[in-house]
Amino acid sequence: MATNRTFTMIKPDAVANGHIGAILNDIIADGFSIVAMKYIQLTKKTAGDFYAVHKERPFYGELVNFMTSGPIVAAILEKDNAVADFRKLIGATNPAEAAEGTIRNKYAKSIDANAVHGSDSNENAEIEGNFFFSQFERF
Ligand code: DGI
Repeated sequence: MATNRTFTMIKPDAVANGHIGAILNDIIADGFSIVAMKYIQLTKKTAGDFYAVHKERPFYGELVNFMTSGPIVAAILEKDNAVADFRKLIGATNPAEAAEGTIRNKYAKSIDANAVHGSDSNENAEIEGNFFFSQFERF
C-alpha cells in the first residue's frame, strides 16, 4: 500500500473539552506521522469556503457556526493508506454510531460536535491540506 496523506482538524468541542493531547496520542499510536500542524480559529469565510460542498445541506449554517466557535488544530498526517485508515480511526460521523475505541466514540458528543475531521478521498486530502498549509509549512 502506498504511503499517502490525509488532512484532519481537531474541532472546537474537542479542543474546549481538553482532548487535544489524547487525540494526538491516538493518532500517533496508530502509526501516523505529522507532516504539518497549526492551532487557529477559523473565520466564517474560511469555514464557509472549507465546507462549501455542504452549502445546500440544512445543517450548513450550524456547521459554520460551530466550526468558528473556538480554536481548532489543523494537521496533515502521513501513513500507508492514510485516508481510509484515518476514517477507520475516527469512526462514523455520528458518534452514537462510531465503533468502540474510535476517536469519535471516545471524545465526541453529537453529530455536529464530532471532535475530528478526516478527509474522505486522496483528492480531497490534497485540496484540504493545500487550503490550510503552504509548501513552507509541511515537512
Ligand atoms: O466526513 P464526515 O465529517 O464524517 O461527515 P460529512 O462530510 O458528511 O459532514 C461534514 C460535517 O458536517 C460532519 O463532520 C458534521 C456535520 N454534519 C454532518 N451531518 C450532519 C452534520 N451536522 C448536523 N448538525 N446535522 C447533520 O445531520
